[in-house]
Amino acid sequence: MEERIQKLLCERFGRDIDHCTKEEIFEVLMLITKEETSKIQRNFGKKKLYYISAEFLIGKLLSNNLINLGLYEEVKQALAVHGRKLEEMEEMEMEPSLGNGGLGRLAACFLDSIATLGLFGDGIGLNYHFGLFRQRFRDHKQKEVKNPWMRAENWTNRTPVSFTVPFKDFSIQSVMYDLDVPGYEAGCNRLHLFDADTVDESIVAGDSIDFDKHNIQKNLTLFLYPDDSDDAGRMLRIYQQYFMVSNAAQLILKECVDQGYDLHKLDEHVVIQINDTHPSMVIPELIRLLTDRGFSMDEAIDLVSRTCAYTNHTILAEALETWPTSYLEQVVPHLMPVIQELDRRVRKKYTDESTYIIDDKNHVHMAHMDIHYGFSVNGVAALHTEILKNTELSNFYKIYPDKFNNKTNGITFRRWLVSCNRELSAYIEKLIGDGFKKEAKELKKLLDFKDDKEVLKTLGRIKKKKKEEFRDYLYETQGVLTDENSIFDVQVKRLHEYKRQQMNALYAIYKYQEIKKGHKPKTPITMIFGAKAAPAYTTAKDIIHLILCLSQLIEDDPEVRPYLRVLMIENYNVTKASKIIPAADVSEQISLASKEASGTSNMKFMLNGAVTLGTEDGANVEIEELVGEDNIYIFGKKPQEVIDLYADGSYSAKDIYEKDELIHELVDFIIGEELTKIGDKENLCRLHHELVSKDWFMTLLDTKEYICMKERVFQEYENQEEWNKKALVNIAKSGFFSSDRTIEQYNRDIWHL
Ligand code: BZD
Repeated sequence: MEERIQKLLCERFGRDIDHCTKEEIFEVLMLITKEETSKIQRNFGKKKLYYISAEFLIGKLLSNNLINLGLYEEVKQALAVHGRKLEEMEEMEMEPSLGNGGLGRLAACFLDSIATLGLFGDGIGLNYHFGLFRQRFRDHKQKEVKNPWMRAENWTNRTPVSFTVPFKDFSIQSVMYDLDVPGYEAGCNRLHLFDADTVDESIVAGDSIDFDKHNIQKNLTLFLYPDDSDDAGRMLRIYQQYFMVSNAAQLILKECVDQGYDLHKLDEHVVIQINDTHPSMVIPELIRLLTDRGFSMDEAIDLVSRTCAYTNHTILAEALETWPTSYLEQVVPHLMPVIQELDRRVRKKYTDESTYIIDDKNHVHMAHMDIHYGFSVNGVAALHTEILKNTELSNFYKIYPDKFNNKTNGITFRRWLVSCNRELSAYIEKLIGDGFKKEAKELKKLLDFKDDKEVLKTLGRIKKKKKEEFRDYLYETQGVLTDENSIFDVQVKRLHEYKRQQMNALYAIYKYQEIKKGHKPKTPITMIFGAKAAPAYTTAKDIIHLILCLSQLIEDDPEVRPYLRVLMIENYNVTKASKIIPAADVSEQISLASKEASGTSNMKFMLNGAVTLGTEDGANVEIEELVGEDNIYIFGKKPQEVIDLYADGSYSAKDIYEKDELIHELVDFIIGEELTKIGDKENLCRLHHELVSKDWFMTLLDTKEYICMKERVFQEYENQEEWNKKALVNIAKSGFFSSDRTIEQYNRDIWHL
């Protein structure tokens, strides 16, 4: 390996390893990894899965690919001979942030598991030139900066595959870029990312994320989900979605024809998983292409319906996509006759208007199309699927009870343990062998060590080491020095009111005031946040402002700072997740019950030995069932109670604010002198007003219970042996959340590969 690295470095840069930069060494390692991947046996079968998703939040790939190829140690040693560190080369990689959050990261974990399990399945998405914006903090506010990730040499390979994608006023010629996806010690699939040569990065001014949204040829794949707060943004989103699915449909048919398959038996050779509604237009597009090839409408619809399966990731009504027919007419008029035909058939068969595809306001409901014309509908956690069946999609469940099924999310342990926490992974291996990397349930064997004091102590030591590493990382990247001896209480995820970062901020205010009163915690607490807010989401940005102001207030207060810190990780992304999650003691999963479909960071924290403080929501419910109530802290109103509150409209934030002294005081602190002196009065007042007058996601409902439970968590942390035992039980029971298990279930129940 050493020789090979040297040879390539000399060929490309004319220098040996001792004289090359980290960037150069990284590039060569990437090229070697790509070459090795290309040699692996590709997965194959007579039926193929196409996982279509607008997002694949793959994150950095070097370390993971090396691990999956079994080359990590070899490369590490080869570099070490020259005193170079593989970790430092990894830092040189640009993160492809081709997703927003959980949905995109799930797709990436799934690709890893599909390849590992030897299943024949590729991902299809878009080759965004700029990933999700890079977040900067200025004046205690979020600023968005464009996020380029492609270098001349990157993980993708340009292929000769190209299709013509027709729009109303013009056509665009696509280019397919491929990324190899090596499984862990086995198999290899591909991720196909479509792009167009007409796309022009120079139309983006400087560092900003602004660009001319009307010039589709130039901007089509420039950005991941451009701001859709205006009509031009929404229109561009339709262009992107159609570009993605038209390419997908053409590729699928081409591959079938190339294999010599009979398209009349499409469903025997192809299964399409539609990841949320963003790829839903693949249904009418495939029907259109088949009828163009002479298939009758009846047969085309029947075939496509037996080929497509849909995953729902949300019950937030505002997140369920609908497109005005007028928009679709402007972008893809040739799809409208098909969509209208699909709607006509629904109307002929069913009387329940709530299930129509085109509603009386002429909006096309993408999910409705998926449910009527797909053969499977799945939620992403047990609770979520039950809520879909009984509440959000109950009218569909009445019609198609057999289509509904649950697939509780999972995460790939190769990235979220083996790669991000090598120390813990190695220690587990020492205790129970390395079978857990492929058979995650083997982690259960750790329970044998539940009462082994030495093991518990070692777990504590590993956690401390990860905290030190995080301390160094945060110092280097953000200039903030954390205390590794404090409790790391962590909430990292997209900023959204339903996830209730604002409730966590109210706890910070509570604790600040307690310390001011002289009630100091035994062990100092570091509250760590990481979150990006959608650029047009005002309340979310105001919450970030509040957190950053609180952070500043405490940093400047010598009385409080030794006991409490509030820190916000700038530009939280996959790379930063892999640094903070192994270092966390407490995993904050405090969404309003019934609103978080599943959550996946909850699983990552658990796997790394953090204890969950959470509501009865999403996959938290399943975590609780697994670890038992002694090893998790659950608080707050239950999902059904929340659903009832929405139904009868009886929740009033104002009532709570007016009647409860403590809450009144905490909420008013937001507009008090201390904070308005630091921050922007307009933003803080707007947030205060939002909280007391609307509070759509019921922050104040659970605030008191949350504070009480969090106090208990910090108290119980003091007994380190008991705490480490909780950590051990969490790790031991986390096997269920391996995405290998999830994918096995998708395959068993839906794909039948
Ligand atoms: O999907 C998330 C849910 O909120 C989580 O509960 C769940 O665990 C994951 C994976 O199933 N949903 C998203 O991440 N959604 C988006 O990112 C998104 C993006 C674009 C448009 C709408 C939603």
